[in-house]
This record gives sequence, structure tokens and C-alpha cells, in this order.
Amino acid sequence: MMLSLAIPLAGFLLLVLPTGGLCYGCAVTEKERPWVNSLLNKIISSEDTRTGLNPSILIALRLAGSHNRNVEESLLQRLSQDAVSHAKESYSSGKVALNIMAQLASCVNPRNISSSSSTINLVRLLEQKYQDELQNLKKYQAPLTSFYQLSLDVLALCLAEGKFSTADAANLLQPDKDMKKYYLGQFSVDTAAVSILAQVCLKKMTLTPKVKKEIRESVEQLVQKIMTHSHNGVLGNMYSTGLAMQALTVSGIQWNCRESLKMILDQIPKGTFDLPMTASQIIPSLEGQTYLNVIGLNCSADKDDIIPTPSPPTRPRLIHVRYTISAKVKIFIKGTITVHVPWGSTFFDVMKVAMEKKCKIFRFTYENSSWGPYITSVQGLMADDNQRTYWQLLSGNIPLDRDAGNYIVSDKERLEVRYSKY
Ligand code: B12
Repeated sequence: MMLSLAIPLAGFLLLVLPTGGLCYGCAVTEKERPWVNSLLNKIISSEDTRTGLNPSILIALRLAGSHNRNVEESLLQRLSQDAVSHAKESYSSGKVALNIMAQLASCVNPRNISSSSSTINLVRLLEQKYQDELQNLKKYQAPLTSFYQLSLDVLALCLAEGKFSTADAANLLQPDKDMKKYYLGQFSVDTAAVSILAQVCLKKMTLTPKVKKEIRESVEQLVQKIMTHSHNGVLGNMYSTGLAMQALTVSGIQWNCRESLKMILDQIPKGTFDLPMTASQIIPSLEGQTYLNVIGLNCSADKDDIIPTPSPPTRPRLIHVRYTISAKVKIFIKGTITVHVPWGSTFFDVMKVAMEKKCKIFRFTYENSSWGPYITSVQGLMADDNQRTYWQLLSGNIPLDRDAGNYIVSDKERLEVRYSKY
């Protein structure tokens, strides 16, 4: 089905018949498949996949065309064990939602997850956590987490056929006047993409004509906004392109999918998607799949055809970079230092060297996550979700598109961590 877009969108999205690659979605060709397999290999050989608890990775592995059953099964078991032990108390709503999708993609009923003689109904838990989000939104005009997670919640509840009001969900995800719901400092293509996926899923449920119309209009608006953030196949930035491709595919519009796919394939040899978490968010699109396909997979038909191989190490040489810390939101903090680090060092390495040199000024704390280290405090000043503050990473005054641990610095670069509002 195709949406009729009333407003003309960015150049290549116009409703032209499919010549020269305009299509509803796409997947790698057989010739391009080795690139997907190289990413799958990175994922299944990584420590995060072998010992960690990342549902996005399992979803990607399940939606892929090639499989390693051992790795998938052991990750599924760990996720189930952790969900049974900790989901009620310590999972955010979005984390429960991702876990439900990972279970569905593994052909497991998320209402009955069992491990070590305990069981949990993840769908009921999400119904509750989603209600908590709605209550918070009503009381404080902000969700407990973010609209990204609210979109994941609606998507998972829809896929797992949970109990929730579809009319309220449609209303919740409808863009407000300034699209504030979809801003995290700047317009979040990732949030818009997951919201579109959720709303397209809702369209398959029983809805009144009014709600159907609302959904159609919201999806159109969000698609249009995503397209205004597209350039040479990049939708938002490289790390939102995978989710945005899924969203555009299910939205039913014609767009230049091959251009985005080609852009991603060009980035794979440069190591842009080497981190398993980043790979997990683009693999479904490379396979021509979307999160809506986690239901109805034929798990017993999987081949066991990917064998893990370890990746090669990197090399040394000295470079120097300038590193600044600053805060203007709450209190005034300023500090600048020039540090020498080996070639191939990361932003995070620079922060560590600065801390070793002048601990009082450059001390910082972080938490490890699937995206890499998340900077939680600098000079004792903590990022605070309740206040919507965070430590923003910048280079030459431009916000980084990746974590400190995976951003390789260049000679004479000017780095900054800035206490900011989102
Ligand atoms: C919401 C969000 C934020 C919020 C998080 C706070 C909140 N209350 O939700 C804010 C605005 C603070 C934020 C900050 C940053 N973010 Co952000 N964020 C997201 C977003 C849209 C959703 C994450 C989510 O809720 N996932 C679902 C839940 C269930 O999973 P979760 O694991 O519990 O999610 C947590 C982590 O993702 C963490 N987090 C969010 N962003 C980042 C970034 C990094 C580097 C790390 C380590 C952790 C982290 O916060 C989430 C909530 O607690 C993702 C989009 C995506 N595609 O995933 C981008 C995304 C993860 N963020 C990204 C980036 C680049 C950043 C920043 C580095 C931006 C900057 N220049 O400063 C900073 C982090 C700086 C630091 N201190 O280390 C990139 C990461 C790309 C990459 N290759 O690493 C993404 C993919 C967006 C994009 N397309 O560029 N982010």
C-alpha cells in the first residue's frame, strides 16, 4: 500500500515510478552479501554478544539471512535468565519492549519466559511499565524515559498483542505542533523511525476510521521530516539510517533505498559499524527486514552457517589534541589541556590521559553500555535524566555521532565535553 503525500518532499522522494532504484525497500544482492556476513561475524565473535545482554543484537541475528545457532541460543538463554531475575525491578519500559521483540524473533512466547524454575510474563510487565510512563507523562508532561522508548513500547505491545488502547497510543505518538516529542536537543530521526514502525504496526489492528486517519497523517509528517534530514542516502546520521530505512520501507512510500543501502555498504570496510550495537541496528535493513517481521519467523528452518573468526589488531604513532571541558547550564566549569596520545587513540583515551595529568579538573566517571562508555560526570558534575542534562561530546564544536570509546581522534583535533540540555 502506498501513502499519497500531499506535500512535495525532498527531491528523491517524489512519487515517481520506480526507475533507477526508487523502490519501497531493498536488500543486499548476493554479490553484496559478504559485507553483511562480515558484520554478522563481528557480532558473533564479540565479547558483548558472547557474554552480554543485548536484545537488539539478538533481534538483528534473528532477522539475518545467515545464523550461528549456538551464539543465538546462548544469548537468548542469558536474556531470559536476566529478565526473570531483574526485569520487574530494574528494566526500563523500552528495555522490556526490546526483550519481548528478541523473544518473539526467537519463536518464544514472551508471556511465558522461564529460566531456573522461575517464569515471567514480559507482556504483562510491559503493559504495567507503559502505564507508568503514561502516568508520568500526564503528571509531568514528560515520559519516565523518552519518546524513543515509548515508541518501542507501543511497537512491542502491538507485535505481542498486549492490552492497551490503540487510540491512546496513536494519539501519544502523533507529532505535536513543534514535534517536541521527537527532539533530543535536535530532531531525532531514530525516534521518528521507531514511532513510524509502531504506528504502521497499529494500522494492522482494529481501528476506528478517525484513528486510522490520524495514524496516516502522523506517519506522513514523520516521513517528511526524516526526508528533510536526508543527504546522499544518509537518513539523519549514519547510525539512524538503518532504523530510518525500516521506517520508510513500512511507511509504503517510494524512496531511493539503494542509495542508503550503498552508503552503508561503503561504510562497512571503514569500520563505521564495527561495534556490535551499531551493526545490530543496520543489519535488518541490509537484509530487507524490519522489526515488524520479528513475528512469524520460521526458526526451525534456520541454517547454521556462520562461524566466528577473531578480528585483527591496530598500530601506534603520537599525535596531539586539545581537550576542553565546559558547563554553562548549572554551574560554570571550564578547563583546557593539550595531550599527546598514540595514533588510533579514542576520545575516551584522551579523557583518561587528561585525567591522569590533572585529575582535579578533568576527572570523569562513565558507565559501560552496548554503545560503549556513557559519560556520566565530569569534575563531579553528574548528568541527570530528571533535569534532562547530559555530557555532550563535540569535535570542533560539532556534536559527535558516536560514543567516546569508538571515536578515533585525529592530529590537532579540538575535542570538548559540554554539559548540555536535551
Ligand atoms: C535517547 C537517546 C539519548 C539520550 C539518553 C538519555 C535518556 N533519558 O534517554 C541523550 C540525549 C542524553 C543521548 C546522549 C547521547 N547520545 Co544518544 N541516543 C538516544 C536514542 C535516541 C535512544 C536510546 C534508547 O532509549 N534506547 C532504548 C533503551 C531501552 O536502550 P538502553 O540501552 O537502555 O538506552 C540507553 C543508552 O542508549 C544510553 N545512550 C543514549 N545515547 C547514548 C550514546 C552513547 C555513546 C552511549 C554510550 C549511551 C547512550 O541512554 C539510553 C537511555 O538510558 C539513541 C538512538 C538509537 N538508535 O538507539 C541515540 C544514540 C544511541 N545516541 C547517540 C549519540 C552519538 C549520543 C551522544 C554521544 C551525542 C553527543 N554528541 O554527545 C550522547 C552521549 C554522550 C555521553 N555522555 O557519553 C548515537 C550513538 C551512535 C554510536 N555509534 O555510538 C545514537 C544511535 C543516535 C544517532 N543516530 O546518532 N542520547
